[in-house]
Amino acid sequence: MRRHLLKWDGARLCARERLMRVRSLAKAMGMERPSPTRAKGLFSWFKMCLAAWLALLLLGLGLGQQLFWMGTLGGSSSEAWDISSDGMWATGTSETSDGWFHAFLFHYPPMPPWLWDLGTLPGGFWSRGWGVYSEDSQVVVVGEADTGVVHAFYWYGTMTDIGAGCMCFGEPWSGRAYDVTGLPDSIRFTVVGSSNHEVFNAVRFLPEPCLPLCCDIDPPPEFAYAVSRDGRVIVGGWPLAFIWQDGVCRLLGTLPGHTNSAAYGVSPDGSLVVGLSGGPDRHGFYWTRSTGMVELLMPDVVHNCIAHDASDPDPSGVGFFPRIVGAADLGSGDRAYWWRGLNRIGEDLNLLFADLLSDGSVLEVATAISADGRYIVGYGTHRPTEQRMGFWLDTCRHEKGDVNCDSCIDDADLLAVLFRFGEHCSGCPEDINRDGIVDDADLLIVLFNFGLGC
Ligand SMILES: [Ca+2]
Ligand SMILES: [Ca+2]
Ligand SMILES: [Ca+2]
Repeated sequence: MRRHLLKWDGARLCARERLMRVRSLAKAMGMERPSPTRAKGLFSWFKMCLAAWLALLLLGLGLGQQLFWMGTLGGSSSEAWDISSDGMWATGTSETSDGWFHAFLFHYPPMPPWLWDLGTLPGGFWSRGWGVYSEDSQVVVVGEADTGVVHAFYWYGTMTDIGAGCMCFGEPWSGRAYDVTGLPDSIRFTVVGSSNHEVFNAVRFLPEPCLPLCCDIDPPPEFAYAVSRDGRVIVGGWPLAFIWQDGVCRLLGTLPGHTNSAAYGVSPDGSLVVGLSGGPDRHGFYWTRSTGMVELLMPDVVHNCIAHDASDPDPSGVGFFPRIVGAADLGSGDRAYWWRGLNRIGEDLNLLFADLLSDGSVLEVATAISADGRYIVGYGTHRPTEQRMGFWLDTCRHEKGDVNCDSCIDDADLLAVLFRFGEHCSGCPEDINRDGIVDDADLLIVLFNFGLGC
């Protein structure tokens, strides 16, 4: 409420100040007591200013495309499952026009043909993309594909079969890759996933030789879902969540009263693990070495939720980081959620970004987040086509005055604009309307949106 009052007071103040400036300018030009013709001149001058201001505002809005529905490969659905650390690449799976499912690659800003079909392995009909990594404009995707049996693959310009992997005991029949770090020509190149032969084993496919993980645990965990940026931390689960670091395996346990768990994501720096703990209900958790497993909650505690991925902790020290993304089951269907700054109470992205969803579309599951916490991918219902569809979301509200890109417009943004007030700059974040100067137009944008997203 205080923020709303501030917003309105600020807007009123600025409108009045603006009017006074126009009046004092008119006075300086000798228009203090305008004759009818002069009055007409002043009026059109004011109209011109207003039009320019609106044009700049619209230009600012146009520059900030914040939610992008990815479309499909010709079929009726798509889902995005991973995003690169820099937030510019995503992968997932889409139905094709002939009814099969293919792995795709997506780049932001989108370029035709928006989704690239990564194809299949020789002799196969389908593929699924689960993990993506990029560095220096190079990009690699990993996933699973049909070859008669299921094999793990990596795509680096072409799709390469990396086989069925390896098992703690015996030879595997099939394999699936879920995450990747490093480029194929670097020593850091690491691909993790799962191998299967009657049972599943968590596995590191690459670097060679293939390594089944946590074979000293009985039963060994089944799936390795995520790997840290340096390749040294691998997490996964079922029947229990685990963290593997430099050859040492550790189980993370469950939340009280639960019987099983899985870790689906790890922050790129390897310090924050997130996932799902299940029993009579299912709840997302985060885990750090100092806190152990902590339950993630929602404003209404009766519902289930899940955590899929986490950003790096605290790049800016402002309290909104790290960010954990996932989904909550509200009884009426899934809704994409995030938890900010290790605040255990989640927030519905559909409410926070309601202005981007005016067509009735719903963000249902947030599956991955960039290292800096700014970009999110996932899937939901795209209302204009009534299709399940992958989305890419930029959570920075820059065009609404979010100078420091923490998705909340507050005093930090206001101060940033005030500190550079009057400065000419090109491309600086304080010049919100991008007209080359930090002035009252930028200040007004912050004040009009004060409190948004906080
Ligand atoms: Ca990843
Ligand atoms: Ca901000
Ligand atoms: Ca400006």
